[in-house]
Amino acid sequence: TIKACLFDLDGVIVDTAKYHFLAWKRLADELGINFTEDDNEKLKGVSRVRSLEIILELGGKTLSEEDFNSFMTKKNDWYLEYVDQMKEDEILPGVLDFLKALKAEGVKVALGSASKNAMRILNLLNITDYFDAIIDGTSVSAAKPDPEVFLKGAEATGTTPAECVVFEDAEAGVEAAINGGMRVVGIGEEEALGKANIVVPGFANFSVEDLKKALA
Ligand code: G16
Ligand code: MG
Repeated sequence: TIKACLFDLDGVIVDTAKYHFLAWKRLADELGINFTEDDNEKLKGVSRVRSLEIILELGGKTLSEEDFNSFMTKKNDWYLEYVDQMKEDEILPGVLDFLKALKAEGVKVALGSASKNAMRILNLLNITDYFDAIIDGTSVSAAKPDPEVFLKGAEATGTTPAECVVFEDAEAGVEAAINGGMRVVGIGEEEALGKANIVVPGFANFSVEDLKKALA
């Protein structure tokens, strides 16, 4: 049985990855580090601190703690400039219907995101009320692939890991779900998310009925 669905945010509910990329790219340019969309794949699902560390590793650079923090703030300010222009129409296709169907069936819904901006984004998209629990970058200490974010989601929805299904677009997130003893639906391409129980391109042609059949 499925008693709770735990959703990643970036890349599952909304495509904020493109805004993260634009902001990191701008920062990398300022640091004189070459940063491509391919490199950006390594940042998906990863914390803000770890993201900047990865970019510095790419460029073979180091920063003082003070500069590191001010560059992170800068990136986030730029990111929020993009994000604050988002509207409900940026919710990825099929997501809203999927959330509504879960509500109708009494399945609990939780967010499991690494982002510290998750609440702001849910509010901008007007979907905060769909969530019975919100676990984000402000409430976890261990990053994906550690299962903490999803285990807290199970706890907050009064369910066990075996009763939960996680929806993830990042390899680290799929691993986090597996490490937590949960079933997981990969959102994206099979080759990167092969460890998931099933992989679908998105929610556009995927219903709650399809989910039940696929996991039965
Ligand atoms: C997201 C993104 C990551 C981002 C992280 C932290 O996680 O996938 O690329 O670095 O959040 O975000 P912020 O800088 O907003 O705190 P998720 O778990 O929602 O995919
Ligand atoms: Mg994601």
